[in-house]
Amino acid sequence: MKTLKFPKSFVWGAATASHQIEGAWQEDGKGESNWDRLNHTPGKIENGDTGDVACDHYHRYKEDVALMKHIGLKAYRLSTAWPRIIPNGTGKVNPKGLDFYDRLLDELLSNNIIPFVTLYHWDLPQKLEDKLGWRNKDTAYAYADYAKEVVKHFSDRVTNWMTFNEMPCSANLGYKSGEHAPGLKESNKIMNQVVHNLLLGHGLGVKTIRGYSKKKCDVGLAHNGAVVAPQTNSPADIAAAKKAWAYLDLQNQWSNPFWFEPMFKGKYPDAVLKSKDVPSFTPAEMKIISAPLDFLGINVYSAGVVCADKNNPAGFKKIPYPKKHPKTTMNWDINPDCIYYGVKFLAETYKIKKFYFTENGAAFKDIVTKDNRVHDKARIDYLRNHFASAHRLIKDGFNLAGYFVWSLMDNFEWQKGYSQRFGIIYTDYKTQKRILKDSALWYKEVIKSKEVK
Ligand code: IFM
Repeated sequence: MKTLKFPKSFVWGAATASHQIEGAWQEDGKGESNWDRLNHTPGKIENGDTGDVACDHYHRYKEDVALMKHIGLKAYRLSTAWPRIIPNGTGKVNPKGLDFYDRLLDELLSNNIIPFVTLYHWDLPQKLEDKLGWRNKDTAYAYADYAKEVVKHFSDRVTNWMTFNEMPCSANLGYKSGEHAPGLKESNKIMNQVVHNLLLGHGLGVKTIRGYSKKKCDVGLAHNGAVVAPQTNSPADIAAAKKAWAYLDLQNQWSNPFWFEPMFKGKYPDAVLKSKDVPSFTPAEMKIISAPLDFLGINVYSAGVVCADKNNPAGFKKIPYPKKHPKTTMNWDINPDCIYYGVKFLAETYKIKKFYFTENGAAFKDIVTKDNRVHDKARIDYLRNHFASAHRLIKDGFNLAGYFVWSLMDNFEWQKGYSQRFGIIYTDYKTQKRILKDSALWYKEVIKSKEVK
């Protein structure tokens, strides 16, 4: 690969989320979250793992920020835990919860690392889950009250906000397949309401951030749309991939139009509006949901592949990956085109000012070798190829402002517990020792030189 030069202003970062790294699940007044509840339900998480301690970042944040500084990160994407800040979901604020993020943000800023803060990365106060969680519209308003407290307190230091992380996961994995908290399998009608309530929470979040921020700030969200790449570079396959990307399956809330049409056009697709499972909403709510954003964050790891198909009225055919196609240990097929097409179709369809990759990375079987290092060549190759795809976007004139590698460190991978290692920093869960993997050292060079070789 020839050397690829990135713009000077490009934001190189790494990302984590509260429940996946903090631990201290009952410390300093934190309330129980939906994930604490799921973790403690036998049989739900691989190996019976829990997020009780995770990476113990709550106590080791200084060491972790020092490692970020060592890598040269320009920015760090973190999430605040709602149950740490408002333990019962509504009502009394926990000052010690705010204190933790005060300490963390101050540490980041004194090391010249820009915080990008996500207000909701899946840890809902259990008290709200007990009141139907995201099936209940009240949760969206409770979220707005929580957002207000966070923004009032931290917006002197935080100017990059994300309302939600991956709403499609909260809906589909939480309330349909039941793999994620709260572990339910709801009807299509309820699912559409969950989608709407999350979208409403997002819209209210945007309004709250803009209303209460003490400084001029950028507001967006981290979203994981369904990503589709063409089988070949032929115009017919590219057009087919775009059709597949915009395809609406009324029984499948991963379909992009469920999310993007309300968010960017203020309207559910006609087919949803005409269906028997149409959610309950008001025109005023649709206006809130479609408030303009400053950026869209995309979390992407792989893509479905399609080719043109004249015999299918939808115009495309899904192409399965060959059996031996390279995969990560998550069993996700590796396809760097996910980066390019993840932005291209969105940018062509909706007016979006700016993009970030708010997550991209890979889980592999990492081992610590005798030299006390982790030689994760596969991860370096993965990142190099995905950065190259991002470079192609910039070259083609798309406004891509930055890239957050998932993840800063190995952490609690939800229902898969600690079995998946996504970090560029290795976490030894027994000793909580961190080791910079080769990928972290490689990333350090990329950031320093602004070049991918
Ligand atoms: O670990 C998750 C993260 O919390 C959300 N996006 C995908 C990652 C890998 O599964």
